[in-house]
Amino acid sequence: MTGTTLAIGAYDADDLAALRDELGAAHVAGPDLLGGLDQATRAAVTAVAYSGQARFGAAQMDLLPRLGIVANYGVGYDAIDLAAARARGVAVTNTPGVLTDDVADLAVAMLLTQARGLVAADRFVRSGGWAGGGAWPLQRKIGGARAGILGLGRIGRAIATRLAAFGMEIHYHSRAPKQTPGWAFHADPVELARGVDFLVVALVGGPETAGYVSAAVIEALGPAGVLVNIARGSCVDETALLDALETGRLGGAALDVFRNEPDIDPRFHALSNVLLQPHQGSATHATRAAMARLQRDNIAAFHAGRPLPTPVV
Ligand code: 8YV
Repeated sequence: MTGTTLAIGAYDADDLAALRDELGAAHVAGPDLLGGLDQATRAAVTAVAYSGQARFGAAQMDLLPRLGIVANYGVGYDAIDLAAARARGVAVTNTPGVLTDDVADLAVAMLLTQARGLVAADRFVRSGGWAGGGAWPLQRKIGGARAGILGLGRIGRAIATRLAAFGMEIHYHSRAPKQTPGWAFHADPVELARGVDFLVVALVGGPETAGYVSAAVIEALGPAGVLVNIARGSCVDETALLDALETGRLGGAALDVFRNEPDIDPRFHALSNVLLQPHQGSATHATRAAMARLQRDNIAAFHAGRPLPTPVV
C-alpha cells in the first residue's frame, strides 16, 4: 500500500471500523481539524475517505501534499472542489447507484406524509383529540395529482417511477427532454412548478444548480403546492422558501436537506406546514454499508494502482 488513508467526517460506526480494519485508516471528525495533525501524519496521507457537506477544497488539499484520491461517501460530490482536485492530479470518486432506491423511497414517504398530514394526525391521536370526538380534517388525494420532478437523473427517475405507480401524473424538467414512458417535459422550471401540485427536487448540487428553486419557482408552485427536497439545500433559495411558507404563499414543504446543515435556519422550527428530516436519504443499514464498501473499493484500487470503480475526476 502506498501511503496512508485518512477518513474525514461523520461515519456510521461499522463503516468507520471497516475503514480502520481494511485500510488502516486514521480518522478526523471534519476537514477543519486537518491543520491540527502533525506534519509527518499529513505528509503520509495519499487517500482521503470523505464524508459530509463541509467544503473540501484547495486549502485542505494543500495540507496533504501527497494526496492522490478523495473517495466520497455519497453520490453528490459538491462539497469537493473538482477544479482544485484536477489541478493537483487528485482523483475523486463517489458512490452512485447503491443509494438510489433509498433516496427515492424517502422522497415518496415525505410527499405522502405531507399529502395525508401524517405528523399532525399522529399528534391528533396522541393528544386525545380523536378520543375527545374531534374531527380529523380531510386530506389530499395522491392518485391523479400532478408531480413535478426537477432533475431527471438516476434518483429523479426512480422517484418518478414510484409516483407513477401511485397513479400520479408525472411532469419533469431537465436540461433536455429524456426518453420516458409519456412523462411531460417542461423546458422552464417556473412553468413546471405552475403545472403541478407537488414539486420534488432531485437536482445535482453545486454552483450550476445553486438557487435553481428560485422565488419565482416557489411562487408558481403556490399556496396549494408542496415542495419536496432530497437533493441539496443549495438548490433552493431558502430565504424565499421561508418567506413563502410563513405567509402561506407556498402550501408546504418536506425537506431532507438544508443550506446550513445540521444547524438549520431556526425559522423552520416554527413552521407547522413543513416536515423536517435530518439528511437521511441514504441512511439505511444496507445502503450505508454498500456506499462504504464502494468507497473502500475505490481507495483499495487506488493503492493497488488498479482502475477506480466509480471515478468522477
Ligand atoms: C450523504 C448524500 O453523502 O449521497 C449523497 O449525495 O447526500 C448522502 O448520501 C451521506 O449522508 C453521507 O454524508
